Amino acid sequence: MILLLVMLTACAATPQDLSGKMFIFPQQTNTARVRLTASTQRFVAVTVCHRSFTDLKRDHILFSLATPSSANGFLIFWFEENKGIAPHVKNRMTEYKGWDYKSNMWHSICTTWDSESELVQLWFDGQPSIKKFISSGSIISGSTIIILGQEQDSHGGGFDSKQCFVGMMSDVHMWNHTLSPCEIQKYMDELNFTPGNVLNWSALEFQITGRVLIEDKQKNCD
Ligand SMILES: *[C@@H]1O[C@H](CO)[C@@H](O)[C@H](O)[C@H]1NC(C)=O
Ligand SMILES: *[C@@H]1O[C@H](CO)[C@@H](O)[C@H](O)[C@H]1NC(C)=O
Ligand SMILES: [Ca+2]
Repeated sequence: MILLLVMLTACAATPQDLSGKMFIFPQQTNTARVRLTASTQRFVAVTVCHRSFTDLKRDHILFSLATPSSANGFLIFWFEENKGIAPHVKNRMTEYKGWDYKSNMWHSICTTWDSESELVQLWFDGQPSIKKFISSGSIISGSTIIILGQEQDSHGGGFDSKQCFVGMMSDVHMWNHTLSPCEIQKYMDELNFTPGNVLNWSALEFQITGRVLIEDKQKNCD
């Protein structure tokens, strides 16, 4: 039954509304992943937001976008040693250290970047970081491959099970502009916000490879 569901999902080419749902990555592999289809391949600026729930105590990937020229085209990575979230843009990176990324609860992370100022900023559970310079140069362009669950060391491949994501992910959105702090706050608080115009969780085109499942997000009973 579950296998059938996975197969049906894997074949679906039309966008699906994943509101109230989550992807489950239930085991450490170097194969299980979700490939997301973006509505555009040219980014003057980027905002990516997602929620994750894990008990990993090691480095892991949160969001991996590769182009032919940059495996780390736009990448969000967790470094366990420094409790650091590291945005990468066009193979350059910066690290924000010391976040309280507790196990077994949802965390909301948004990252913004624009090619004009070359500044990145991230929000972690509602709290903004400082803005930092990444020497990223020009816009992100070229054939884009976006993957959840695995980190791309090459365009669409080069996965390492020691960097894979194990846990749940939900509410993945991407925009080709930077969101205002108010819009980000609305996302963080799970209020009404304008969905991503590049990746829209309410109309997501994706393809599952390996053991990744879709289930309703647990809600607290009140
Ligand atoms: C953002 O993407 C949309 C289509 O998805 C496009 O119409 C718009 O021009 C893009 N904006 C920028 C700033 O690239
Ligand atoms: C996101 O998807 C929902 C559901 O299909 C749709 O109503 C909404 O207009 C979409 N938003 C954007 C920005 O594409
Ligand atoms: Ca890697």
